[in-house]
Amino acid sequence: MQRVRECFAKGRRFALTTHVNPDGDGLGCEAALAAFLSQMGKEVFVFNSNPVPSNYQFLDPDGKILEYDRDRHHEILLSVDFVIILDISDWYRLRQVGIDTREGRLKRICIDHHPNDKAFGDITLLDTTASSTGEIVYQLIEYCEGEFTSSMAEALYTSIMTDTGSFRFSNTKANSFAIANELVKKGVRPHLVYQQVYERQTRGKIKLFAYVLNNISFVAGGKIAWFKLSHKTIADFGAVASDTEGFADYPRVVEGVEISVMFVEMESGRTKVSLRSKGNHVINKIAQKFGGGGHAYAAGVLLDGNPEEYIGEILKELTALIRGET
Ligand SMILES: [Mn+2]
Repeated sequence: MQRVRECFAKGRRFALTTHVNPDGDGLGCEAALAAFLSQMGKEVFVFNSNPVPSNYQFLDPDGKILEYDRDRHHEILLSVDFVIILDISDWYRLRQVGIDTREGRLKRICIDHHPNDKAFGDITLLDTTASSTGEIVYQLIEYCEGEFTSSMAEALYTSIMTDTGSFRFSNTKANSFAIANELVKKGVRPHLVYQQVYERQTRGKIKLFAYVLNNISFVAGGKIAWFKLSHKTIADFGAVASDTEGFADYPRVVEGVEISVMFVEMESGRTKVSLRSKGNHVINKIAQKFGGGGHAYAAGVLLDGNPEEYIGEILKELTALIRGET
């Protein structure tokens, strides 16, 4: 933390980024850290590979979180003293921002909670016991003696709430509640954050969700639940691929299910596989086998080709895992 604090002190211009299809954790961290660095009098730019989803726009009322456009932003990116990479330690999932950061040999500060053995940042703040990157960013701002405004508190609360599934998942620790407690004291109203994130869904998303519930299949004696969504199905309901965020968690509510798997055909023709475990089976090793990664009980991989090419193989691996054969 001390080294990051030094970089904050000596840098003048900073760029912040997070992974492709940014989630509540990445966006919450960006919003909070951007506000903190601005407080310090720094110039801050936030560049992501995708626009801010509508349910997270409350985190960015002034529209400072930008979709990276190489023509307009490349020069600005090259001018920063540090790029702060949040909630991810993987070049591929940074897309063009990652490519330009690497090619421009920019100094990188990586703040993350995903398990990772590669040295990724010039400076890395990695804590795999943290429920979310938001927890680490909270501790960092506190360490830097920053002042938490209510909107910064709200942003970090969003990080923790979304990554813990509203304080339900196995990554929810005493520290998650301790930090949430501090954030609530700083002005967060939990029910309002929850409403912003989860109770403003589009009709298309809910119709797609109904389709998902009707199309869950079970294998391995009911211990594995899975479903797939083609790009066409998603479009037919008037939904978009990012609407599938959170769907993968759901089949675990069925009694007896240990692992749930979601296969989504993306617009690009690639397949996104999301794996979720109830906590008795570590599934990121399976994701790693296919070139992906993630947490012990929540992992994923992005594959070339359509879901049909992988469903059989992945279910076979998971079945073997359940039976204790791997
Ligand atoms: Mn996260």
